[in-house]
Amino acid sequence: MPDTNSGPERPDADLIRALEESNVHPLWDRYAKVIPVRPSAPDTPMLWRWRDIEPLAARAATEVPLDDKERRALIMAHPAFGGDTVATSNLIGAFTILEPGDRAPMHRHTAPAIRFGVDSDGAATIVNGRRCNMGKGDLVLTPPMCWHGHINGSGKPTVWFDALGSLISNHLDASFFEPGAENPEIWSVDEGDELLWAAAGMVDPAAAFEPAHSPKFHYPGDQARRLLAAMAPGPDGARTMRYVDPVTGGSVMHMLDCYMTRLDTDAPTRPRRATYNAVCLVTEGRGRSDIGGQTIEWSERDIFTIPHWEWARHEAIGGDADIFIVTDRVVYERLGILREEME
Ligand code: 1HN
Repeated sequence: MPDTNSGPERPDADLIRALEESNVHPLWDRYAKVIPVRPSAPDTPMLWRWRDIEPLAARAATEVPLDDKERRALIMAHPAFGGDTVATSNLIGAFTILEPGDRAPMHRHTAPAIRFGVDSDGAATIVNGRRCNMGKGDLVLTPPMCWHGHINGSGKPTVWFDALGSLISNHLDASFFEPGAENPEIWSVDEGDELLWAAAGMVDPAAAFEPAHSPKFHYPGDQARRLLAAMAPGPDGARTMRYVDPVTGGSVMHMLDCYMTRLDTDAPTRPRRATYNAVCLVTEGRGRSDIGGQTIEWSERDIFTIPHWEWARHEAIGGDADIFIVTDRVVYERLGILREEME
């Protein structure tokens, strides 16, 4: 919109009106709108506490049978997005609840997604015919257009965290969704080719893979925890590992980029800000984050967001804390517009 100064009409007002009537805009009166001076996130940092979500998850499990529903997911929605189903810019975060014996049917879509095991021992996600167990702390990828369905083979309800990059593909209007055919045998598959990619640094050179995403779908939680324990703290003071595609060494998928951070006791991080967005799931411990001038106190299974270009620092309280972080960082990296700063 043109400037709406009250006061005397600007000398070029008549020209601006003529331009607008011809569907042409003058750059000189709207430069900062066409070329913003800096990023400006629409949302504030947000916290969803597990203790608030837990009773709703329990209700969903009993009140909503999975029979004719695609998924039983509770999706975080920040009010700043005007009723849209969005956690922070570009990212969806959710909890999926499965009752014992539940099967969430196969489907596939353009949107990349990840699952992260919270309390989900005995459940599995089948990705392109490979069984990926959903143990605590396990990361499972469902890359674009890979068939995936979920099964809870345990005797108790399960919960895991989901994140999707669907907002980017929706924004580009390139989203497709396909339901899968009913095939009871699909639920009894084993790991299949997942075994070919299970060991870091060792591959079958002839193994087939799709270059658009990691050939490995399952990243076990115990391996992540061992790596974190062996790592030295990074420049911000936290130990942060990245989940990577073992072929490229880059992010696991083109739109989602995942990390796990360990905050050591008494070691608050140096403040950082970046052009990308993050949804954080607290997997161990408790602590505090100062994000964009707001303080958030979190504990296990809480979800919080770090909107882009907001300063963020984190601190564990009363022991170490682990945070699983899903971001759209790789999108900015690939587009050449990634910017990160540390204080
Ligand atoms: C979805 O497709 C799945 O495929 C899980 O398992 C959670 C949350 C929001 C939108 C789509 C799935 C989802 C979702």
